[in-house]
Amino acid sequence: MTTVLKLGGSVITDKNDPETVAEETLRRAASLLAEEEDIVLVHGGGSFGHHHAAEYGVSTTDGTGDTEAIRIIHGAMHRLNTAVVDALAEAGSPAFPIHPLSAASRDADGELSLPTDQISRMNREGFVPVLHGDVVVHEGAGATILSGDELVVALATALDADRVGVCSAVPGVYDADKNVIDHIDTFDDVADALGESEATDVTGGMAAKVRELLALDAPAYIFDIDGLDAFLADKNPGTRID
Ligand code: IP8
Repeated sequence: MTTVLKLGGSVITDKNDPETVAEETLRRAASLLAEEEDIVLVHGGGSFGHHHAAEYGVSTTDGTGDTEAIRIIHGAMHRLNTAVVDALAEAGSPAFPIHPLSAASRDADGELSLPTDQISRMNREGFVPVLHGDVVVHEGAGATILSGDELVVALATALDADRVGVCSAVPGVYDADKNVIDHIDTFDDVADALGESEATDVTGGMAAKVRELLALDAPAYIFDIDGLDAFLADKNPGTRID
């Protein structure tokens, strides 16, 4: 049973303080994940990727040909990925990094191409691949941002995942009264309630997440760090999207 799990950038970093890891939360997540094997991990950008991407005006659709900007954005995400893989390794997880800039790209229509053979082989050998939101080459546009959410969707589809989790800064998707919605099966039902992310987020916040997760075959869950244990135990924390 393959699980794809994203650790949100706002969970593992202090989103308002540039390039700051939320050490305690990261250690907590790593210790809960230490024994997991058939799992593919993805993490977001938080205060590592988004500030740089915004500074250089790069988004999922606005590209850049500025090689320094690409190196700076990727470099920040690489540093965060190293911190995540190190925390997992310290907790006992057989985690390895996979950097999308070196493997993925977009065609002229923005369609993502992501080879996944090495990822499923890693998994079959008992290793845990750890990917991250990144900047990737985009035909005709230089390079654009690839969000962790888009990676989650691509991986869940390609690996035929059974379960998808997004561990975020909030305990689930809120309705207009700030109660966690238990289950979402169409976007229209929640469109009014979904606001934008407050901190700098070049990839679109909760509305985009819900839209992308609704497109999956596998059930997806949005929950916070307090729900991670339950998700890994096959329970239903936060909001279920399917
Ligand atoms: O936080 C974005 O990933 P996300 C990564 O999952 C960069 O949207 C480079 C901004």
